[in-house]
Amino acid sequence: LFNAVEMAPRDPILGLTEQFVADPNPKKVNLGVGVYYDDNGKLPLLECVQKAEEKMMAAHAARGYLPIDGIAAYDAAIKALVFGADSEAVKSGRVATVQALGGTGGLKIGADFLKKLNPTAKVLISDPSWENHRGIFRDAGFTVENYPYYDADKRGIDMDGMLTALNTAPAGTIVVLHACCHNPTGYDLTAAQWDQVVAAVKARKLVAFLDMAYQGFGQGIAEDGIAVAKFLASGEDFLVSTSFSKSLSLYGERVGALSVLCQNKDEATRVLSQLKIVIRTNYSNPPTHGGQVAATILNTPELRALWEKELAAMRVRIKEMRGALVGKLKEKGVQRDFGFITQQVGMFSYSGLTKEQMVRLRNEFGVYGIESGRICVAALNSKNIDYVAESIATVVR
Ligand code: PLP
Ligand code: TYF
Repeated sequence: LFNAVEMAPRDPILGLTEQFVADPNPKKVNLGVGVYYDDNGKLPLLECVQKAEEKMMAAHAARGYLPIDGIAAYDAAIKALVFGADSEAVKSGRVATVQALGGTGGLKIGADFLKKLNPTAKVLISDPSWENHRGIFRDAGFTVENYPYYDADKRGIDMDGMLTALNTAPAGTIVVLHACCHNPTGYDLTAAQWDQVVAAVKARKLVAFLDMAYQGFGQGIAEDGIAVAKFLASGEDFLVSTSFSKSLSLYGERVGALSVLCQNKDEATRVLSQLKIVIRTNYSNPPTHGGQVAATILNTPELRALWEKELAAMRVRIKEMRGALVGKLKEKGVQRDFGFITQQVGMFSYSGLTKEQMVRLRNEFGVYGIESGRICVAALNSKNIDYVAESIATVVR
């Protein structure tokens, strides 16, 4: 039966971590996977999470099955976080939200739902993008193509290319957009560019699917919601996936959501019933722990305030590391101006280093980044930054 099964390729990013773990070099640094580490190089367990868990432990709650769409208080908190607690859309009940297994789960539920709704639609993802976008939508049965996004010569966004792709896409095309902190480039659209994208999506009757995996890592929780706010204002239907993997440092708990913005409450009720079918036939209902942690934090004012403080600290530390890296490279006599790294936002930087340079960094220095040149700035700290800068300075010399 399994004789003819072919060996599948490794995930290029998660595979790199396996290689990193096996590397005996004591100075090794993992700038590959998109994970936030604190200044001691440790994966943080946020204080707001610890406090929420203490509350939960004290309650000794039984672990029955959750509703198919997850914890009601969690879904309500997601709606408030993503669309604003006072937004007309939330108040009128026209948002359908389900708890999901991370942001990936939210994307997958959305992809399966859209496939049933419009089986012949095409999907457009950014060039480049988080590669799992392609995999998720392809395996949901869609043809996946790219829209231009990154302009390497300009070190910025190829806005003309992006708009041309949107303006020539057939009606119904699903456009996957990074709501903030673009992975892998670190370049986000400006407010004016979002206006152009929203206008094109509306004019061409495309379907926007916003992937919000890093809310709070760019400029702030509200500021990073700009794309959602603009699509909301456009009056169009759209989808949003949410992830708390990074923002609550709850990677392994798989805490995320899918929200579908509908025209009215009746539509949202019917959409929700279809999302529940997708969930039921995949994994029946979500797990309890992570969703309860997130719901407790978001719905308890002191914990919510603590989370915002801790999230801000992560965001600020990443910004400091961007500045520090640029400064150190200059200090070490690197001629090329790496100042663009401070203009990028979120966890990642497209460093502009070539594949050969990235391979040298890995093989000669144990500094692991993606061969595309992507490095995870959130893994830099005051102890490893000098070594990383020295290593980069050596390979660009
Ligand atoms: N979308 C993007 C752009 C990501 O970078 C990630 C990273 O993990 C995800 C979605 C998936 O998030 P999660 O780990 O919550 O599934
Ligand atoms: O891009 C990253 O590094 C993160 C983590 O299949 C990740 O988004 C990477 C690959 C993958 C799942 C998560």
